[in-house]
Amino acid sequence: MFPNLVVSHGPSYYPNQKVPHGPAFNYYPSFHNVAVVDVKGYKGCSPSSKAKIYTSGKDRIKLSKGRNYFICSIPGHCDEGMKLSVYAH
Ligand SMILES: [Cu+2]
Repeated sequence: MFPNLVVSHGPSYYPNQKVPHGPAFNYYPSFHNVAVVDVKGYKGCSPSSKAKIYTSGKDRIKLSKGRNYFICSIPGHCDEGMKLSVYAH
């Protein structure tokens, strides 16, 4: 659906691989972004007003311990599946 969102070296692709620098989000910044959300924002596809939003198009985001949730906050995109959760040990 969104082939220009590439998550490289992500635990969701390589479940047991160590990812020292966190997942890399590569996308066209005119069309997408990466919002850091909680589980509620992830399920409901709505970032809170204080959500950190990355817009560089080449984001490398440090993970917090535990489950991390990311969505694209452009209307409709997350609903179409532009969302990601990864678990950091
Ligand atoms: Cu998007």
